[in-house]
Amino acid sequence: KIANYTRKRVQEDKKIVSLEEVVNKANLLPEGDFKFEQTLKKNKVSIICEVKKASPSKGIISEDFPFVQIAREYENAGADCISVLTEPKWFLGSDEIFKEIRKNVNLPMLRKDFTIDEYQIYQSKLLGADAVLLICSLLDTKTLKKYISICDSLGLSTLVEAHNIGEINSAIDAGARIIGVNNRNLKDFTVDLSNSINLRKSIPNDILFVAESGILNVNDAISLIRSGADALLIGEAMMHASDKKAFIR
Ligand code: IGP
Repeated sequence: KIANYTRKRVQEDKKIVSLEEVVNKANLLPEGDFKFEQTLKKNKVSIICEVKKASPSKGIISEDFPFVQIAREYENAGADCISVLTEPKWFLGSDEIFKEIRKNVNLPMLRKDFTIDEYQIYQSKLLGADAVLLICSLLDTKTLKKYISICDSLGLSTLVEAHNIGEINSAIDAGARIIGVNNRNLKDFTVDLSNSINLRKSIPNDILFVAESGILNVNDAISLIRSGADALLIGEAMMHASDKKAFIR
């Protein structure tokens, strides 16, 4: 459903700025330096904090949504990277939100959208993203490979999201260098932290491993770190945390 809506959205965007135009503009920008990936490599465990107003599983997470302030708080609290939802219908995100945050923080930023068209990759580059999300359940291995090579040419990192062993193998075959395991099943929204714990061993050690979703407290974080996560992606709980510094430390 979200993928279909995204397809329509991209068609609309293309009417305003054509594919050719985004490609040309993106190629004129200085090549990125894979800042997202470099940060994950450099740290023992990285914390990726997510800015998100709403989600299909939780509804509205933040009624008043001072997104720039939230992102700055993340940065000041010691976050390593920031993830920003740009999907407008279910997550109430937008490209504008992304751009505003980009102007106000220095951390590497992941554009969290449902990438189903290469157009969005060039668009992400123009928004100032350091990384894009590629979801295995939406893209076959061949397409994943193609999108990773487009990102490589632009200096963008890719977070390739998998939910089961089949998707992990597809991500590995496509040459993913960062694999995220989503603990939330996107079909029924159930959350199971043991999903990333169990799937960890199927991912080679030279690939960065991100545990995503459903990390509610420090205990959750610790058990994922013990199971070998290189990074944790925390959204809702970080949005709600009154002491973000304490949570991140
Ligand atoms: C964050 P949480 O449970 O901490 O708020 O989850 C993040 O992992 C989640 O927003 C997410 C997501 C996605 C959103 C993971 N994969 C794909 C949209 C699309």
